[in-house]
Amino acid sequence: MITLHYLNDSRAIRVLWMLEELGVEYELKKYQRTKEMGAPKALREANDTGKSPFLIDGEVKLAESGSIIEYLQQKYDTENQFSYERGSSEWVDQVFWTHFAEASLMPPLVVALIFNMIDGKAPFPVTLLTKKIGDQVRSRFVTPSLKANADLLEEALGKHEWIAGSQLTIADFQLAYGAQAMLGRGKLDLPNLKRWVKQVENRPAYLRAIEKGGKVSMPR
Ligand SMILES: N[C@@H](CCC(=O)N[C@@H](CS)C(=O)NCC(=O)O)C(=O)O
Repeated sequence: MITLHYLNDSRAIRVLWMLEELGVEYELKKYQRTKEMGAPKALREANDTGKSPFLIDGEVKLAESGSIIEYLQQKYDTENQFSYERGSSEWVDQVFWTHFAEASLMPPLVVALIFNMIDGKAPFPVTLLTKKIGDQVRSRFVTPSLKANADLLEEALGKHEWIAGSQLTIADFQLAYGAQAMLGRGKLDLPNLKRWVKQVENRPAYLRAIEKGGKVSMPR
């Protein structure tokens, strides 16, 4: 039996959505973020990383959304419904986008979030300094990285229905959370990304995932 340790408003939605698309049986163990937006003690104690998503499947214990999604695809998607044929050019794109999600898309979003939190919390006059550092980080790293990521996504989604081609794949599962966070910032005009996110959010499996896990609010 699969058990998913699921933190609200988190990347774990990627895995929950995939489990619903696969139609496999699973148990959902839900956790609520603390006031400081971190993992509660129960989740920190439930696994070595203290993070969500975390998946248990018999003897297998796995953290990292990317590895969980790949594991589920290899083990439960026996008809390759959510993966292109290994070695095809679409499969190469699928591999690229699956890794792009955590390695390139998330870092500037997380850095922006951290500095926004610091801006709001630091006491005066420390806030004058943190704001100055935050502005530098935003203008030198966050804004250009988000723009470069947005351009890549817009180009790919302008060419085909899903990120790697005409087929929904694990790359779409892995990308959706970051894409929603990017759109939630509302700072870039991204028509293709908007169309694709709407397509994700209208899928019956995604709607079931939200019903079971709760609506996902995007951090700014
Ligand atoms: N790279 C990991 C990131 C896991 C992660 O940072 N999860 C966040 C939720 S989005 C978490 O558990 N945060 C709670 C905490 O750090 O206390 C993945 O893709 O699974």
